[in-house]
Amino acid sequence: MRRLSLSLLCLAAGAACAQTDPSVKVNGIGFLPDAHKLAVVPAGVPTSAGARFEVVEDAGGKPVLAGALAAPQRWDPSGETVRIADFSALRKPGRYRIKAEGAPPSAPFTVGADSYRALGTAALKAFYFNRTALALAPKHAGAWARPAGHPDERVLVHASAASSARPAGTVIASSKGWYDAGDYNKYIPSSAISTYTLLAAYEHFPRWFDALEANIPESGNGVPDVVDEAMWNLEWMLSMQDPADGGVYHKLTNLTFDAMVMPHQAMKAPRYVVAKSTSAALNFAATMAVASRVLAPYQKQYPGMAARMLAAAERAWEWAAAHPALLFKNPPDVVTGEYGDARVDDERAWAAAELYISTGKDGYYTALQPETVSNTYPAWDDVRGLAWVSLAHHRARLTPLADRGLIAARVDGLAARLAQEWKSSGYRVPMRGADFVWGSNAVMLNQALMLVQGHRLNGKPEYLAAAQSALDYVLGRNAFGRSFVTGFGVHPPLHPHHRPSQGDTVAAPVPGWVVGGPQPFQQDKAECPPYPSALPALSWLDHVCSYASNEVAINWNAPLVYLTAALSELTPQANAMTHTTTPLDAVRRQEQLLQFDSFSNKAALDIGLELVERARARKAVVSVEIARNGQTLFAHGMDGAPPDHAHWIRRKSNLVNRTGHSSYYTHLEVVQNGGDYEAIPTFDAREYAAHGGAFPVVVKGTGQVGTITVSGLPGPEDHALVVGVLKDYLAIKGEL
Ligand code: G3I
Ligand code: 9MR
Repeated sequence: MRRLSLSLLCLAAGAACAQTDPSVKVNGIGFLPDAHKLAVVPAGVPTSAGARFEVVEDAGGKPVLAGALAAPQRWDPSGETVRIADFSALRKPGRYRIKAEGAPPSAPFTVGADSYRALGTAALKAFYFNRTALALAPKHAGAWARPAGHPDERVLVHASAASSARPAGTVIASSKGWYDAGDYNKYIPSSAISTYTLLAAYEHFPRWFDALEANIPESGNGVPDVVDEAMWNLEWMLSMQDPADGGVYHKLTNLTFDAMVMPHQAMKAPRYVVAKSTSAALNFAATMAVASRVLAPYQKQYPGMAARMLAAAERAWEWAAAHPALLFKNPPDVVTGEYGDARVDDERAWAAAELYISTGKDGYYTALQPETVSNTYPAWDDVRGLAWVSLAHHRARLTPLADRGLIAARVDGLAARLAQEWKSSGYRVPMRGADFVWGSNAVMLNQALMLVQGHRLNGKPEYLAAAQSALDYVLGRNAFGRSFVTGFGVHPPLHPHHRPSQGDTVAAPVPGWVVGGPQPFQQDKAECPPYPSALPALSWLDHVCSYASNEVAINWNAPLVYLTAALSELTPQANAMTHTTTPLDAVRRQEQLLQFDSFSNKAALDIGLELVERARARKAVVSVEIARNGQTLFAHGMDGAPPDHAHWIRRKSNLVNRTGHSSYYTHLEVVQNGGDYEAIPTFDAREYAAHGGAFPVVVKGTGQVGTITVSGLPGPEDHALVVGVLKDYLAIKGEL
């Protein structure tokens, strides 16, 4: 079999022959200048040993770079033998193609500083396009404007969800939210991971999203668009919790799937909330716990929301503790998506981790049983990886109980395995053949998301390179040589299984959606023309019939939003983008630069004395405290310092230990978003103060180990005093 050509393989599989793209295959959107850059060259034609490739300018064909192709290697998922062209050395912005002997040249692609801005914006905008209960206005939706669908103000309680307070047939309101996918239903499991991934993207890359303008109705309200978009779904999710007991309905759907018509044409069938489940409660608890952190600064726009979410999360957690194994199964009269899940230990771990991070309560860490939780790339039915993503991101501000070594080992362990797969794969992608399941493109993107976590933890360039490769695959370096994202790149999908794209009068599908992608199980084959091949990476049909390979889904798009942000922010020198610098940006930069290689008791003494000296020089009276891992290493109140300085120091340093940021950062963040820094929801004002003056002591590679706090001057000046001393102590050059 191995020697058969691809066409014979296709015949053997009894299907029409696959058109693997014979040309050089490349990410057809492009790259940031310093990104790792690979192309795939088919090796089906005889090529001499040491064959070479050339990068040429698209306009005029001038060669700009040449190199040797790697040795031919087989890629089992597509049955191809290919050679890799590594053109990472091409850094000059421009538009290019790649040529290699015996193959048509690649599609054109660009090298540029902001390569993923438009794609990332569209991937987020796709969520807006799937909003229920809202008319999409032309000024936001352009050609894809449409009347509102499914207000869900009058939803029935299904018999499977009946309770004494809400017997079967009770009418409840459960409005807003996104349509799940190509269908018009709403499901908690896929909603949870999708919403989380958007919120995590914001937590990890705030600067990217502060500058990302998606032109949605809420744009300009002082909240980043990504957070506003997430809120549309979070508000729906909140309505899925039964106020009587804290349990959460698994889904809100029709009894059967709708026809392929527009949302407003599909509103006749009654809609139901269907059975509560353990999975739904835990997914809900995790997502609300995260959301409470992200929403905390936006008190003005979403009053009381953060506190409400955290309370809702804890109630759902308690419900799940009382109902630990209520696994969801579709009742006999309901045939919509099941999102059934035989195991909920991963959902439990994820919820415990998020509640621990958001509340600081050690009981949740204990409930997580971290040593029993392995790490995997996330999917709707396996969310344990999300626990590690969040623990790793927040590791500097966890309570002493947290095992930071374990967190780092889990994150790095998975990234190392995926990077190994990437290195040994013919196509240089992290996915193996067995990973090609329903939604394979999102498997690829979620593997990249985990590689990014490894890179964020320890800066290994190969993890970022492997993540880049995963995006390359989705954007054209795949067996079809086509983009899998509607409206973007080379020959993108034209016929996604997406009811609004099919039901409208616009020829082009709604843009910004990644389709599910190839997978060999072909569950829809009875309803479709023959697939081109039985092979995993070739089992794809750009046909509206193909819900098993060409549907779109919120939980597949969310990692695309994440990855476009991550690669833009993490690729070296990509940061030269034109951002307007806000005071918040400036403080963020201070926090990034003012970090230590190690932090000794002597360092604390020297810094403490210098702070006192500089205060004395300007005739100020301050108190200073420096602590490391809960131990006070330096404390001094200057002559005349009032006792309440100690109270300020305690509250300001508490804030730093909770947020990982300087207290001035939180102050600015709240002010910038129109909030009241004296009354931040979820922060008890007796324990926390969002006034400048406390700064995190961060040891590179370890995270936050302590605080340096000054009290006595106005907040911005306390902060500036600490920054000035640290800058000189660490010998940081330039403006800060
Ligand atoms: O992981 C197993 C693999 O080990 C096994 O070898 C293989 C063969 O049976 O199956 C793999 O599991 C598949 C699973 O997806 C992987 O996530 C199941 O067969 C497959 O049936 C399942 O498909 C799910 C599909 O709904 C059907 O239930 C998708 O995950 C899920 O994303 C999809 O979600 C649908 C909603 O139900 C309805 N709305 C649209 C949405 C997207 O298509
Ligand atoms: O359109 C439905 C899609 O959203 C689901 O992912 C898929 C699997 O549950 O089912 C689709 O609906 C199809 C149904 O399962 C079988 N008959 C054809 C339907 C599509 O038109």
